[in-house]
Amino acid sequence: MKRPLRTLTCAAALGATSLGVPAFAADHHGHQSHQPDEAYAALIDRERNEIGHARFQQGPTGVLITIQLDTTNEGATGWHGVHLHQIGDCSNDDFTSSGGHINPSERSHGLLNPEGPDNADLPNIYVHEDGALRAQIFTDRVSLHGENDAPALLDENGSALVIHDNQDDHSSQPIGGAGARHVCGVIEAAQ
Ligand SMILES: [Cu+2]
Repeated sequence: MKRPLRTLTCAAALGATSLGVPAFAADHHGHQSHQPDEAYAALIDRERNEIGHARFQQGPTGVLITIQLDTTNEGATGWHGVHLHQIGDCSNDDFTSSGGHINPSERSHGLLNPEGPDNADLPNIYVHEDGALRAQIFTDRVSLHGENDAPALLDENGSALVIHDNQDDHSSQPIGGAGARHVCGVIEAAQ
């Protein structure tokens, strides 16, 4: 049933074009009637400066996360653990308001842990000497809305992307020695 419907939508869009309405607007409007397959997080540091953002794109088997940030904190150079935390709340000073790791699987923390990984675990990311970080990370242990039965980032209480002070050793408990929370971003459905 879906394909004939889609063809009809395209025909409608073409018809709109001939009436002077931009096809892009018609197509964009049609897309908005579905659940968004993207999410977005503004990333803030502990001084509550917005220093970057993360984009979350649902793919057929998991979520592609693109992180871009620029920090003026010289001590930030190096590797940092990054995780997906349970609650979409970065409101308190140390970002503990974002809760613990998303982990309904109840596996241990760590990509290299024989009892792991937990649902929140991701590879480390690197902040360069000039304060720039650009990274793409893929995970199939979460989803945006529950796709593939993976826990949903956009559930009732939301979730947060958290970047820690130190690198994650990917095996020790509970968070691989990654230390305090340095950056936090509430994950929200893209508009
Ligand atoms: Cu964490």
